[in-house]
Amino acid sequence: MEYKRILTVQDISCVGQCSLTVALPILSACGIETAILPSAVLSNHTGGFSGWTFADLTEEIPKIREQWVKENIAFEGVYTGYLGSAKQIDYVLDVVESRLVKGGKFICDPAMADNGRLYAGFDENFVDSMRKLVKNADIILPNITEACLLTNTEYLENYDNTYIDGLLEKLTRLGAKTVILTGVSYDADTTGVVVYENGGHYYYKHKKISGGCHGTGDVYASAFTGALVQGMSAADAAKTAADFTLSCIEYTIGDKDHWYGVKFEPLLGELIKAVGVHV
Ligand code: PXL
Repeated sequence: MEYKRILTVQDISCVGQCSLTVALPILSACGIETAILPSAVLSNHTGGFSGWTFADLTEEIPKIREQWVKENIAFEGVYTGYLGSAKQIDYVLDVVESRLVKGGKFICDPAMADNGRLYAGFDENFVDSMRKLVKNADIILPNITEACLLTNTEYLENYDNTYIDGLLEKLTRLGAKTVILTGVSYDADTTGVVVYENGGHYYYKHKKISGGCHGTGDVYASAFTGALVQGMSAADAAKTAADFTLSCIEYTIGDKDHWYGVKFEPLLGELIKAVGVHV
């Protein structure tokens, strides 16, 4: 069996079960060696705490890339998430261009917004830069808010499939080859993901759990990436990641003290089985 090594670029939120503290265990459970490029270090994430520290690592990125070039270190996949600055996005593109092996996949989660709003600290300038990253990606995983920001589309809470089709077409016109649009819900009881690839749609619908929790996007994108890199099709990886994320949300939702993240750890065994990791 070929042993795959990928790179993930996202922040270290020391507390809060998001970004690297979620991506690393999930990708390990999928049997994938994962190198990291931290975009920033925060005391905790920005979604619901009253404050946070933020150490921007933008200027480390070109130095690390140069060193990897010297060592001839390259990756079979690159998966990007929450990034620390608009300027950093250009550096991340340099990393993708020079360190992703030929035929490797660039998976971009344009993590910057949810529920109709940008995350704290991001602005239009950041969205403009994120468009450049999306243009170069093989697969993007936006939620509806991110899709609207990237395509200059009005964010609607209630929509129909014509609206969703319009978003998908505009996203592919930006340059992304495959789009996994998350949180697509046409009624009160269900939600799902749409996989848009080569002009075809696949909609995986599942139960919607009201309340939601923080960090589900990172759990989803990490499980999707792990399943895809292990050889699943985009549609199968999208379904596997949705089933796993749903189980994690179901396990977390009753615990009011655990508003800040998803209790995914006890469910990793389920993911290992679903992805079929064995030696
Ligand atoms: O889960 C996305 C995310 C990642 N990293 C940081 C965040 C958020 C969402 O709020 O604040 C620092």
